[in-house]
Amino acid sequence: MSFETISVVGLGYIGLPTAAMFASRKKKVIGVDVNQHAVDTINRGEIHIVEPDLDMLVSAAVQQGLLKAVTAPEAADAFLIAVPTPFLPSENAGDIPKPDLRYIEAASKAIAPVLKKGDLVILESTSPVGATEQMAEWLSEARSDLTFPQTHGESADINVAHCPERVLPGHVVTELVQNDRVIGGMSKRCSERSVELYKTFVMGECVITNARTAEMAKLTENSCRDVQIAFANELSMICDELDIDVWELISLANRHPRINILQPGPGVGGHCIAVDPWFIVSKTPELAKLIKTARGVNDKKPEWVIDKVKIALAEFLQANPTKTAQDVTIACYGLAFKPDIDDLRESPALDITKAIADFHKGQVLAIEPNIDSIDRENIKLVTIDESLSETDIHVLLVDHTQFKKIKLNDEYIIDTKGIWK
Ligand code: SAJ
Repeated sequence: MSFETISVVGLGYIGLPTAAMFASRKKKVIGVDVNQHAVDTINRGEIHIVEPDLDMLVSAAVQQGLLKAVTAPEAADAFLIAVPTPFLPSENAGDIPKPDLRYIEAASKAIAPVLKKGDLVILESTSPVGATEQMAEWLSEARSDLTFPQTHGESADINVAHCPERVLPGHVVTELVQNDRVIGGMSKRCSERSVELYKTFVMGECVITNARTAEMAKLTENSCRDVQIAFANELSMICDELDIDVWELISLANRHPRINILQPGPGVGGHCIAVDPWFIVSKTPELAKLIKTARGVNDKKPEWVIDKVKIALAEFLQANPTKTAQDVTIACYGLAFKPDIDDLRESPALDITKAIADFHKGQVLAIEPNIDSIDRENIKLVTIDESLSETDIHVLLVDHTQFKKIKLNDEYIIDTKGIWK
């Protein structure tokens, strides 16, 4: 049976581009989201998130009547679940964060009443191992009149698979089409039907495995990057202690044909790399020692940067004995969680800037070319030129393209990205 109507549950950074992509291939798409504002915005042909080229896709899809957004699920031939999977706040300091599957549970219970024999349900959200089986269980509990792959395998009424999203924010529209896709069906038929669905727009290879391996593959990709960034961040602190330029060191080491060290920074931000490794650690805490340690190294890096700013401030005051801390202006360059985007969520740069504004008695400036305002009274958003004329201590936190052209002769510089050497 082919897929005429496709429902995407969760219209965020992954769900909305995916919905728009199916619509661009002339499929009828029903997007579901609990956020009324998102639903209204999409139905006007506009978008509520920032992602290059997505506005054109959504506008065309809505105008052609191929994409509509609703708050309650309607019948469809395939359901893709792309809801957040955050972790639960730790009760005690040092506890391993546990995944929070409440959004997947809510989405499963919401679509269950409209499921019909022959439907395909795909979990796209990054999930701990076992989440797809758990989702199938929630669906089966809600619909005892239908059969599911955990009990009926190839002959189940409903097919279920995990096909993790792997696109890079800022490049979602291209990567959705071009990246290879890992397809983890709960049975062979579940996988084959998922491949058929994704081939509507995916030009990359759709590689079949089982649901648990697909879940672990996604977690492994992001944990691998986290461990590699932790290595670079640890090197940056060791080199600082030993008076070695870490950027030069890494570029020298990377000349070895089998070495490719990533870049240090102020810490790891975003909603994926700083979260997903915990899904492995919480399942196998005794075994995932390296992954846990890497998380610790990356999470501590912002504190190290804040200490560097405190040391620079003390040195500045010692060199300028007529001044007090109130007379000193500190500028933080970049607030986003990575270069050339406007996304401030889970951003170490923003956390560091706020922490500096909280301890420092003088002026704190922020330069973030990708936003128009900041809702903090003790942080003043300024342009690069304004900052250059007023600042005593410069703190580079994000390597936005605009900052690479800045030439500083000042003495007090903390450059966490190595672009002002
Ligand atoms: N970062 C460094 N040094 C580096 C590279 C990155 O400090 O050398 C920092 C960035 O500044 C940022 C954080 O790491 O704070 C994460 O940025 P990122 O560009 O590595 O990744 P994300 O979070 O934007 O997207 C990742 C991608 N995963 C991988 O590259 C393995 C993407 O493909 C996933 O789809 C996405 O997570 C996701 O949704 O899981």
